[in-house]
Amino acid sequence: MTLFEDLKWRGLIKDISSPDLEEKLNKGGMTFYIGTDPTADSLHIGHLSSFLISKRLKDAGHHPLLLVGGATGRIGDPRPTEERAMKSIEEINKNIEGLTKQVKDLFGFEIVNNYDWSKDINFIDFLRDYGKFFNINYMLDKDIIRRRLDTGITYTEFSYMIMQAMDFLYLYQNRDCVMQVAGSDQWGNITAGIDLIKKKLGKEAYGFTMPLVTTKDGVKFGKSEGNALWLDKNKTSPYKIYQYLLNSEDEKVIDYLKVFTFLSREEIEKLEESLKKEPHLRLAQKALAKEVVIFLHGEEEYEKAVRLTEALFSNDFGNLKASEIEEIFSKDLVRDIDSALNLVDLLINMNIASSKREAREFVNGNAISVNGNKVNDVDLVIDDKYFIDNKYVIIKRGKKNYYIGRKK
Ligand code: 383
Repeated sequence: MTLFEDLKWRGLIKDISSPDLEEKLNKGGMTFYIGTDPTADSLHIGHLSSFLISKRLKDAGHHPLLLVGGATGRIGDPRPTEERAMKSIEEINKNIEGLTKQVKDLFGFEIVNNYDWSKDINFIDFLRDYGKFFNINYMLDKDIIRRRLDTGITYTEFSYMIMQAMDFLYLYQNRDCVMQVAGSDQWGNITAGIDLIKKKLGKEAYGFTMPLVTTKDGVKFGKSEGNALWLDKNKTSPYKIYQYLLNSEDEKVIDYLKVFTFLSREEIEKLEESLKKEPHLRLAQKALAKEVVIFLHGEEEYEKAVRLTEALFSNDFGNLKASEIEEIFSKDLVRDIDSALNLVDLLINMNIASSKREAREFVNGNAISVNGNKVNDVDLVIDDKYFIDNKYVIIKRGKKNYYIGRKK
């Protein structure tokens, strides 16, 4: 399979600037770029697929540049809904630092910052040298601008596409960078650059985008309870990413394997077979979660994620560390409690039961377990020996309502 065929098979090609690109991609040796703005100090799962494409191209013999938007990050790429809040320069600089380190560690890309070549362009030169190449009708015709015409857009955000186009021109002239890749939300900005290069230099530059990755309901992939899943393990634990991927829908997991892993076509087709014949084994989901967690965080974190998953599955918490309990359970479940309460008072203090009567009903009805063991003695005293790692006691009511008591 050629590189292009592989990208196609993985579903990684949405828009493509010219049919010539297939041959160029297969040949290797192109310098290309992908850009990201310093809106946070870490990438999230939403970035991963396009960064992995860049890695695929790199592995196939192309040279990637990661552009961090020190300049564009001060302006803000228009969102379809409303104007962005501007970030402070301090925050932008802190974010650039975080992103640079992360991308170097994970992908090994060479990094450039558009602030370096944009900061000295003065306004008069900007209007004469670049503004003249942007017809307002052309700009208004871009999807993202059209979507903002009702709610409104400032001149600042309206100008964003010109900055991104100028970057492409700069990299084309100074770095022999002939291609830009991104997610499909960037198609308008990429074509703005290709058109600027054509108009100013009479040369052809290239670009392609990949489709947005979604769940089967069409929701953007990679949000867990509305929160982003960060690639920085201090912001989102490897266990959490593991769980998110392990819970991938059967209808979608094969697509995700193609996009998010480097497994070969044969390996993925085998997993597809297994998904059809023995879906209960969830081999495809397990492979997806394994590959991604190992790529992002290494073997050790992967093994820990599996161990924590098994502890939760088999209700066997006794050997965990306090920090591991914190990884498994959300902070919202934690309640501060005294040691040596009897079970009934404990259930009330932790808001699990609303009265002594209800607490007794839960216990007598076999609905309560402590640290994974069913309990049916209402007078049981939950003293220090029940606190795992001397800190947490895990109470479960019914099949899956967890509450975590933290020793005061
Ligand atoms: C800035 C200057 C350039 C080229 C690109 C940029 C950033 C670009 C952008 N990208 C997104 C981001 O920063 O906003 N205008 O979060 C995301 N990317 C990649 C991919 C994606 C895009 O970083 O589709 C998802 O991750 O392109 O939304 O000269």
